[in-house]
Amino acid sequence: MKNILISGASRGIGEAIATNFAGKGYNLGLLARSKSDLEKLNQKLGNKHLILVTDITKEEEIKEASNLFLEKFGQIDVLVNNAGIGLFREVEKIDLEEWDKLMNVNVRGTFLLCKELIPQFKTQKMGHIISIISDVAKRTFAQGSLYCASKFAQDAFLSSTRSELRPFGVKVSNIYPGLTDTYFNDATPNQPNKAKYLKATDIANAVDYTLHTPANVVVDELILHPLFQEY
Ligand code: NJP
Repeated sequence: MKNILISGASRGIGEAIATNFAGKGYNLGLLARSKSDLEKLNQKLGNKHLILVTDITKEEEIKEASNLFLEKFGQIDVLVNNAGIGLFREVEKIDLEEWDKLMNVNVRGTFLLCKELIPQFKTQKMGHIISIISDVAKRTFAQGSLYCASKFAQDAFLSSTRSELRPFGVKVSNIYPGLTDTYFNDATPNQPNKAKYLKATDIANAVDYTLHTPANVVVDELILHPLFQEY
């Protein structure tokens, strides 16, 4: 398991996952829209990795990123579906454009990345898809209708995918974090009121654990919460 593509690698949880895996000598494809953030991260990680400036809602950009990754590394061992956005508002205050944009990133983007790379995983008869979903794929709350709907859909899509890929020896693991201190939903990290949130590194450690189980073991689902947060 050497070659890992991480979506949403430019900051937050994706950056922490990339930093953790870079420290272990893996080859990384760092995928996000912000070229400057990806370049900054790559520099921090020793300029050894492949920057993939990609909007995951755009099929042609995903195809190009996938081709660049496979040309450089020869095969894909791990896909980390991490890119995602949030919006929390009463139903009647959500614009159609906002609905489409969020669904396109959280659901269609995950679908497009999987659709592009699954044939490769099936041919190799090995690999691992690890996705950062959300604990709200399993519960709902007021003003969370759009975000929860997207995470329920992403979860259902990936769980069905797990059943399709199991016979090919390809693992599919879904990780469900609770409140995590990142840039999510335009937040500023490291504020005193978020001191008890999960850290991005907590999720990176969970991804690391998930990847390093023995060959005969798959982590289907892993839920993480900060101790103070009710499920
Ligand atoms: O958020 P943030 P997190 N195409 O904003 C990228 C879930 N989660 O790390 O494109 C490609 O710091 C964006 O890069 P850029 C959450 O739903 C979080 O917290 O350059 N990439 C950036 O790298 C999400 O699935 C919490 O703007 C796109 C990254 O996504 C995952 O955790 C709780 C993109 C977002 O970094 C990581 O979020 C929970 C696009 N179209 C679940 N749009 C939490 N933080 O509390 C965005 O339950 N990105």
